Amino acid sequence: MDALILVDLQNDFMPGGALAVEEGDKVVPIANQFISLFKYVILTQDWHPQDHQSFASQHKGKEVGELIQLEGLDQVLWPDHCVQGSPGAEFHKDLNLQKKHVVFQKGTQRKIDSYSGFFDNGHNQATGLEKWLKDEGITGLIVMGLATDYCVKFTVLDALEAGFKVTLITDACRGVDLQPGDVEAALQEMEAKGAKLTDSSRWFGEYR
Ligand code: VGL
Ligand code: ZN
Repeated sequence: MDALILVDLQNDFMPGGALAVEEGDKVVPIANQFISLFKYVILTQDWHPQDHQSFASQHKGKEVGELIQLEGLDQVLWPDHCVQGSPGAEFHKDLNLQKKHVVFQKGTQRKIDSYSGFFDNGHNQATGLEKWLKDEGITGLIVMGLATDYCVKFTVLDALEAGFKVTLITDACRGVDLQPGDVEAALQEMEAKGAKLTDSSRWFGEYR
């Protein structure tokens, strides 16, 4: 059995949002097509306390995009985004969720970021997603969302490590590309570690 995983399709990652990913909203109509195909639809939700230490605003003299050490891990500093309960943390209003989805939240601990939907960046605490999927007998994951070079990438890598068969729908992903080439490198790394990269046209034809 396969499940669909929609990574961080939240307002703050959409054009106009606090951590806008270019063309992030282009993913939404493709996600809607896939939602109607799957019994199991998982949404990951970046869900930070307002003083989350991945926010540049929490570090005097530091700017967005700078790299710091946080609890011994490399941490890119981001604009304040996806603050718990804020409109920016809500899912895009055009997502047609049909009420069959399950949400897994991440990034809730102040001192550690969590790009993956499975674990925090230190791999210390599980979100419960792996257990949930395995309890349901799910062996394959179809993954898409934002951002290719952060939350999509780390979700896919953890999924592979957990033993799931992973298919990434590349045209339903968009990335940050903080350094030009990051998105391409992320795609290559996911493929090299065993993810199958494919295109939504394989499911839905070329009419778009
Ligand atoms: C993300 C940076 C910070 C993502 C989340 O969804 O890819 N990126 N928080
Ligand atoms: Zn975040």
